[in-house]
Amino acid sequence: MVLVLAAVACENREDGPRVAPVDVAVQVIFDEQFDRAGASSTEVTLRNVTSQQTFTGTTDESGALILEAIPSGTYDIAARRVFSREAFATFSGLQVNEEEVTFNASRAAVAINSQNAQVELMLRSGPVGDLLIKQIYFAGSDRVEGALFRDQFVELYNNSNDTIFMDGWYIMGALGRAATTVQSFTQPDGQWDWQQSIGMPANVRANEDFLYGKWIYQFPGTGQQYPVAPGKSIVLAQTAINHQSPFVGNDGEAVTVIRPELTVDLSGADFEVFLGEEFPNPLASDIDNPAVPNMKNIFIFGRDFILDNPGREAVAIFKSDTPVRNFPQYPTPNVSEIRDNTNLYYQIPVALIVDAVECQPSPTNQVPTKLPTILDAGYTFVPAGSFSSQSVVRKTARTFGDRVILQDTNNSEDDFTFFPIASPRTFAGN
Ligand SMILES: [Ca+2]
Ligand SMILES: [Ca+2]
Repeated sequence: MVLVLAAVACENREDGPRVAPVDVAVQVIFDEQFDRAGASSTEVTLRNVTSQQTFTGTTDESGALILEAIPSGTYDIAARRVFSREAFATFSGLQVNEEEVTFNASRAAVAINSQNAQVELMLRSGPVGDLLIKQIYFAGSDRVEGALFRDQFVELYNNSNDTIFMDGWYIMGALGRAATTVQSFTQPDGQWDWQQSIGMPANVRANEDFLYGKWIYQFPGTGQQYPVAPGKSIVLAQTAINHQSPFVGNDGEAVTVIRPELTVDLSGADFEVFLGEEFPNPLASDIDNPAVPNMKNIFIFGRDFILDNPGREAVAIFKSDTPVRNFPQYPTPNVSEIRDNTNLYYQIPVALIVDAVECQPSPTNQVPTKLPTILDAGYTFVPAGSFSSQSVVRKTARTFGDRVILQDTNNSEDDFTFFPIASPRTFAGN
């Protein structure tokens, strides 16, 4: 065979390099999101454009493959690496809903000959990973020497391999009871039994399939105004100022912090809540930083984006094609008659929730959970409690070069740790 081919090559010297068989060295790597790591167990196919003859092989541990005695010519080349859900979690640190994650690479019309017998292929997958809640700073800082609750913030994180636009996303706190006492209108754990709320349809699972908004804000934007690159954060501040520095409140009074190190600089936050035009008597600390876009105030609780200092908060993020203001609203189930001043709470489908985190005051002082197990099988807390400057923060699952993949097993007990001092855009490690 070799002799025949050699003879052909001799007869037609110009065509020689194209027909002579060569050993093709293939190297398959993952894309930059996975630090261009070598891709093992990847099936590679070379298809000759003219003859349609195909040659296949599988890469070794380093992502390399030698395909021997490939006739010179023009080839379409493809590579495919399929992970099971479990194998992908081991590789990437990312938990996905899909059964499998497939990476593909292809190159068309590649000339293969003795001068060109090396091929590199870069694998890419479809979108994997989600927008996550990364850090929640509900505790606030010392009431005398710190900034009280006005320095609270939530940090979100793009844990995916694709740009996410914040435009239109919602963030909410779930409403729940603070007492564990069982009443006629509660579930056995003391939580509201929403099934009993006035107007609740009998054919919905009111407690299992829905959350009820204690507070709801929507990110502004027309669709593609606020991109978040993979591995980047969004900081949502109660008020986007440097809380370590003196400032003048809305009431004209100067505010200083005795120990600036107990609080945070939120002047670089990406978004803030401003409720100064919602009340006749806004909080003095609710200053509108003109450089930081304001959230849309869908449903407010208190006089700013005030989180519960002891940690009785469950925070969730979601998107919805239907505006939340069109969602049904219900009173808490202890209400027997709806009056003008009865609070009605938006009902949010659990199916829309992309990420949610249950917080508690402490393991020995818990309130009834607000999130179904499917959203969060556990909870997180800060050891030093209210006004301690501590925040809850998600652990790191894996790093690929500069890109950090955060841990998200839908169990905050495992996925979260705490910072002694809340720190936006800082990573907690494993
Ligand atoms: Ca504010
Ligand atoms: Ca602003």
